[in-house]
Amino acid sequence: MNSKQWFERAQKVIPGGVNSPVRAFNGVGGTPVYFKSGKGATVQTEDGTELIDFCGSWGPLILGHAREEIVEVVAKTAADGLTFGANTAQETQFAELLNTLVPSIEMSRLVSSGTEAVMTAIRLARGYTGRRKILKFEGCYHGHSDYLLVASGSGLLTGGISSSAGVSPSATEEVFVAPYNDLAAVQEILKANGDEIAAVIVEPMAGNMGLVKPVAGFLEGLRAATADSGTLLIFDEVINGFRLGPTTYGNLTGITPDLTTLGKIIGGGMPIGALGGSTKIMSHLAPLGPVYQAGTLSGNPVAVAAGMKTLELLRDENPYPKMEALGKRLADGIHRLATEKDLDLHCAQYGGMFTPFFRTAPVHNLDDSKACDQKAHARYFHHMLDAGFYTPPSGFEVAFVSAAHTQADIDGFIQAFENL
Ligand code: KE4
Repeated sequence: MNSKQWFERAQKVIPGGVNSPVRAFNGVGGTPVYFKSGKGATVQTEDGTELIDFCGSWGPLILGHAREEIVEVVAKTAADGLTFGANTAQETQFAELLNTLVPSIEMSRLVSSGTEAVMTAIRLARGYTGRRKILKFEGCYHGHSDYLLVASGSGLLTGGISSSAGVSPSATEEVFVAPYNDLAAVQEILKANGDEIAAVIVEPMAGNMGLVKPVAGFLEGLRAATADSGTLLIFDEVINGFRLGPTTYGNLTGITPDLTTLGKIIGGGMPIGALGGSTKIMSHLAPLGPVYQAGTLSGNPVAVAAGMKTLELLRDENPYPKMEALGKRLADGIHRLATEKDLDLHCAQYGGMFTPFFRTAPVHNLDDSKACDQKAHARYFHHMLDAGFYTPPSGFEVAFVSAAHTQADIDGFIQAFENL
């Protein structure tokens, strides 16, 4: 059977035929590609084709598909038991490694997804501060907890409105939504409501409206404004964590959040999430403190083993300069072609993260990203797919150059792009 046949069959037994909506290709049209296997930067599909993968399972696969050392440690750990629901030595060693690699983390709690990590961090912030309200940014995605499925409401100082059916208005009314990179809006909201706001949550380097970088002073301003109002600052680093260095983006910039949420890379491809912060705050979590949180597979030995090995390889091999160089080569190649062919596009890039935006003007927030030509992005996606390159099937996602990609992969990408 091929992808088309599998998708027809899947739609009979799985809503939309997918286990996560973005995989349905609604952002780019066409039939989702069914992956069969992967190795390094390459995947094989159910259509008998081979693709160079720049999506990397939305972030976890910074070391590429089926990295030998990770597969080996997963197999070995699984052979000794898949899960215990009890303490293990390895989960303590993993928490100690996180402390070493991320100085702002004195204590961490493992969960099984980024959504769980963020949901817990928000509940912890509310429990620690005794406040209810939250501030998030348009275009930042923090998983599918009810109160984070929120779009901006009628005005800056009104609560958000739900962006999903089934979410009670009471959950989103307590959430303010500001434009990303708009520090003045944050200061205005905090000035009017600061003593009611438990936390401001932000993707420090946004990846869910395409790659959108923080403008100079934005993150520093968030840190100062939240400190003044006694509001906790949460850096959601589910994408950023260990993506740009063997640590968090917050640590790289020297801006210290009160809580950090992690996922994706720290599990090496296995289901995981984590939140971390000072002992003072984290000790409010059960069983020590009054903020409840729990999980059957939290700290799962197989996920911990895969994550531990991934972080050790990243620390020891330090592939970041290579990923930055290849990312820059790719973006420079796109910009050269855009100039030569007078194309209305630019490529946002930072480290191994990149997004071609189909407009020349810079993209600083969700409105800018929405103003890009999504039809052109869909054409780009399918053109590159036909040429053997898999990128995220949405203009509002970020693509990744992994440690497994080579210069030849990048040059092939540019060559294919040339015929767009
Ligand atoms: P998960 O629950 O999907 O593990 O993590 C939620 C999450 C939290 N925070 C950030 C910054 C995230 O990007 C995510 C999830 N990312 C999306 C894609 N950008 C996952 C892909 C999907 O939803 O299928």
